[in-house]
Order: sequence, then C-alpha cells, then structure tokens
Amino acid sequence: MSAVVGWPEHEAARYRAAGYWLGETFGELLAARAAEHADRVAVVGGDARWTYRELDERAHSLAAGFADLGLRAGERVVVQLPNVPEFLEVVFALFRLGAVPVFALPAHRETELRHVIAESAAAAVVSTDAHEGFAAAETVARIAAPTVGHHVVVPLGEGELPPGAVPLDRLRAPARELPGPSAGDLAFLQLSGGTTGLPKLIPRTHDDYLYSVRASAEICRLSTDTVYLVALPAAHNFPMSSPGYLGVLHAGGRVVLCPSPEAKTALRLVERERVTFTGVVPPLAALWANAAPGAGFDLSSLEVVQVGGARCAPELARRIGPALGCRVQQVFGMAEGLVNYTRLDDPDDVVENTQGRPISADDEIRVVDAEDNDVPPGEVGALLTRGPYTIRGYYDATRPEVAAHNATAFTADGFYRTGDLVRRTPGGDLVVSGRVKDQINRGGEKVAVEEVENHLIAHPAVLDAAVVAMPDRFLGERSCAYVVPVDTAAPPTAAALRAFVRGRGVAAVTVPDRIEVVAEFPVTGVGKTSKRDLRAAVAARVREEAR
Ligand code: OOB
Repeated sequence: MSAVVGWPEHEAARYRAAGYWLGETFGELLAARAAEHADRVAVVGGDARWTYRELDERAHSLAAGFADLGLRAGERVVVQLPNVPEFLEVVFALFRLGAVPVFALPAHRETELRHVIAESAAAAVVSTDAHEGFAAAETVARIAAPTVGHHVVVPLGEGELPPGAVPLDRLRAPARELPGPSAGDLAFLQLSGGTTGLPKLIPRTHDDYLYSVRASAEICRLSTDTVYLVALPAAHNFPMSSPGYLGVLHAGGRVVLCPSPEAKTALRLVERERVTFTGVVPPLAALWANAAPGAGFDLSSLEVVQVGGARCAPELARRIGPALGCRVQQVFGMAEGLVNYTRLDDPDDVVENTQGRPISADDEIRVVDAEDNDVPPGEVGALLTRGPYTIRGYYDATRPEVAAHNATAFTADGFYRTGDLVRRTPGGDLVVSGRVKDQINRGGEKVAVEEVENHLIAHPAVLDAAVVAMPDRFLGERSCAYVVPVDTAAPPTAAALRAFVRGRGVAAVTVPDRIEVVAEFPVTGVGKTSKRDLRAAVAARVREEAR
C-alpha cells in the first residue's frame, strides 16, 4: 500500500486514451499560457496587477528559492494564505518544484493547523504574519511539529516575524531549470469540506485535476475575456477549479482576488474590474442579492454567478439572477472529485430546482439504498461515484487509521461514498436532498430538514434558514429552526413563522418545534452554514433552560 491510492492501471489507461489525462503538469500549463498571453493581465489583487509573464517568472524564481531552502519534490507544505496574489505565486512555485501544497483555509486556527501539519507530516509551512486578527506566524512557530523544517511568511504588515521564519521576498532566487514532477504525481492535498469533524486529506494529481479544470472551463464557456472574481477562499476547491481561477488561467482570462466576500467589497470590485464570472456559497448569494439593488454599483459586466458548496433553496436560486442581473449556475461538487453543473443554456426550471449533472461522460453515478442496491429511477438514495477525477482513497493510506477509514468511505470497487442524499431527474440532473444522516428523528417520526428550510425561506421576511435537531427528553429529538431575517431591525416573530409554515398545508412534524431568529449563522472556513455549531448552541440552550 502506498500513501496515495491510485486508479487501477486499466482505468488509468482508459482515461488517458479518452483524452482526459493529457500528461500536463500545472507548471507546464502556466508556462504555455505565459508564452501565449505574455502581456495580458493574469492576476489582480491588492495593489498588484501581474501579467501572465510576470506570474510565470515569479513562480520560477520562487521555485528556485524553495529548492535553495532545502525543500524537495514530494515534500508536503501547508499553505495558509488569504486571497492575496502571493497565494498563486507560492502555489505555482511549489507545483513547479513538485513539492505538495496542503491547502489550509484562512479561517483555520490552531486545532485545524495542528491537525493538517500532523496528518500531512509537513516539511514546511507558508503562512501570513497575521490575518483576520489571527497571529498565524506566532501560532505556526509554536505548534510546528518536529517534521516542519521551514516556515515561510508572507508579511501582510499585521504581525511579528518569529525567529527562524523566512519572509517570502528573501526566498526569491534566479530562475533555473528544476527536474519537476510528472503529471501522474501527487500535485496537492485538498481538505475535505465536511461541516462536522476535522478535515481529511484528499490527494489530487496534476493529470486528474487538470482534466476537471479544462472540462469545467469549457462547460462554463470561459475565454480570454473572462474576468473571474475569487470571492471564496482561494484554498477551497470551488473557486480553485470549478472552473475557478485555474480554469480562468487555463482559458487565458483574468483572475481578480477579493479580500473579503462581504457584499460591498465584492460588488465594488465587480464594478471596478468589470467582473464577468464568480462563484459563491448560498448564504453569500443571499447577502449579495439583498445588498445589490440598493448599493448603486454597476454590475452590468456580470454574466454568470455560480452558487454551490451547500444546498441552494429554489426560492434563492430564483432571486439571484434578477437581483444581480446575471445568469445563475448551480454547482454541486466535492474536493474528493465529482463536480456537477447546471449548464448555461439549461431552462430556468433545471437551474432553479436541480444541482446539475456531472462534468464527464465517464463520471459513474449510483444512487443506492442502505444495502448499496440501486434505488428505482427518480427515488432518493445515497450518492456513490467513481470517475476520472474522483479519488480512490484519502491520504496517507499507509497509516492504519486512514486505511480503516478508506475501507468504509469507498466501496470495494472504488466508488466514493459521498454521504449526500440525491435523486436523479428524468433529464439526468441531480437534486441534493440532504446528508445521509441529516434528518431529525422526532420520536420515530422523521423530519426532512431541507423541506422545513424550504418552507421558511419562502417567507418574504426570511433571508436564510437552517434546521437542526435539538435534544428532547420525551422524543429524543425535536426540530429547531435558526432563521436570519431579511431586515434585522424588523424580524418576523416565531409565532408568525410557525403560522406561515402551517398555512402551507404541511404535516405537523414539519412545523419547527422551536424558532430562533439570529443576525447571522456560524460558518465553516469556506462560509457554509455550520450545522455543527448550531446544534451545539441549541443543545446548550436546552440544557440551560432545563436547570
Ligand atoms: C464543495 O466541496 P467540499 O469538499 O467543501 O464539500 C463537499 C460537500 C458535498 O458532499 C455536499 O455535501 C456539499 O458539500 N455540497 C452541496 C453542494 N455543493 C457541495 N450540497 C448541496 N448542493 C450543492 N450545490 O463544496 C465544492 C467543491 C467543488 C465545487 C463546488 C463545491
């Protein structure tokens, strides 16, 4: 067993023969684009505007610097950077060297950083001095495991440099030829996006990932005219490759890094840079759609706004287009691989009510029951998938606990158990209806969480709703709905919301047992609503009240 579980050779051969795996590395891709589009602007961020040539030269120079530091191909490097241009420079330098970035999110703190450093046995960490009030460099210096030989810092002027840390600028060296990786090698480790528990490491190769990037760029019709706003953290799979900034660089377009996803900051950049394309999570889409009409920004350049990463209620999907003056595309993906898109020429009904269909004709999809038998067409079941860019195992499979997890997270014939409940429409589109274990068991009566959320979001005063289980002495669990109002100054009352849901002619179990109106939801690193935190919050409230 090796650290990375690869595809069986006959499947790999099939993916090469089909033209999915082209044998190209990230470094080669950037070099090719730099040759084609040398003087076009590739990256805009902060005060920087780098052309393709500049980005390529910076990556070459930094790759030499990392090599001089003693970093070698195959070694893992935890990278925790916010949306600054140096993110791209660092990552492409590591790709070029064949060192393996491990993408921590800017929102990660000591617990998560410790975890990813240990799980990846990182040889180096690239961090900021400090960001978002988090003393990143100091924390890294304190927790760095014995394996971590190097700490490189991108100073944002917000904190101190610990002794031994090397500022990025000191690393740059004259560019030189480096052996570099092969396309079949491990390119990076992405983190799983669960809303429960610590992230797992997802090994992606140049070959498999670049296939998803090229195919996504085509589905999304990217071109040299595309101006893409990276509104979500650049370390996340969605803005990275669906089609993300890698898709945009592949197409020769322009990447604009947004320092914060907050509506004013993002929409101002859309106006200033004439952004054409971006991707957001549903809570952000709701905030932008709400803010845009009154904000006075010229959003006329905007062609497509993607929404994905978590379930987008049909009501929200309907609102985004008119509010932002753009087309909407739903994206249902996972860092483990499979990505589904509604297509840009799909009818409104499909765009609003489904999460689209896979990238590839060779993405195998199964919808199964608890015994792994296929459910009848159109019925809800657990989604299993296998294909040319979906992993066959988490990293590092030589470790017994990872191998044990792999044995349950994948079927014996290599399908990844996504944990998502879906149904397939006659047109072949997937509709995500929840997580395998995400239902409330109200004394035996099952409450479909997403159904309750849909009813609440249909109320005109509700911006977003998240329903979780709360412990109950009699029933085991009851439902608690957290609601964010459109106008925090004039929130709807719990009684009004309950009456509204009841008025929609639903079973009594569908009416939330408890409703909490809050200004905003706790979020995960990428901005998905953290149901784990909501569950913990209501459980604490219930305990308090019982005393
Ligand atoms: C994306 O990737 P991850 O790894 O952060 O999270 C994957 C999980 C999926 O298994 C699913 O549970 C959920 O996030 N999810 C969605 C969704 N998109 C992701 N659930 C419902 N509707 C959607 N549209 O989140 C990700 C990766 C690439 C592209 C887009 C999202």
